[in-house]
Amino acid sequence: MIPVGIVMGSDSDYSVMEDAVKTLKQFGIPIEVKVSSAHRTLERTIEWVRNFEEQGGKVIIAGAGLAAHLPGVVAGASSLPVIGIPIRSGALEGVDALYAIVQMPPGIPVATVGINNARNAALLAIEILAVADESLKEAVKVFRRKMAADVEAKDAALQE
Ligand code: RP5
Repeated sequence: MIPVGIVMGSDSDYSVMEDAVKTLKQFGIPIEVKVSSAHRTLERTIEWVRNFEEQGGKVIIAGAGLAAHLPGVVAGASSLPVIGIPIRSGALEGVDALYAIVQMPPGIPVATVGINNARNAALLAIEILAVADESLKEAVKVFRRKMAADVEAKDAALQE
């Protein structure tokens, strides 16, 4: 069983989505990565989502730019938690994608992170999995402690 699926609307999104791939790998979480569009390959996208859920997948991260309908389509096609990443591109630089992803109709939520913030999407997916996984919860706590220690070390360096 692969717990986290990462889907993006185009291979041009990969340079941003790579942060999610790297973060999940850093925590040792198996992932399935897919390029599939809500517009160009709608039926293929829905088929992949349903198959991923049937195989026991737990969380899906979906990234798209422009009229970013992919996270919403993924959320509509499954009952898994979906995390949406607006990708910065085009004349509106990701604000269009942000609005498209965050403004889901009542009943079909998508947890939306900031524009291009694939790292936070991965961390949120990890925290969702950690609810039922004590060792992963501990790994998140270690990660947080290291982040805090880094801030303190930088502050200490400024005081010198
Ligand atoms: C969206 O259109 C994709 O998610 C991508 O961000 C954007 C542009 O796609 P390409 O024309 O680069 O394939 O559907």
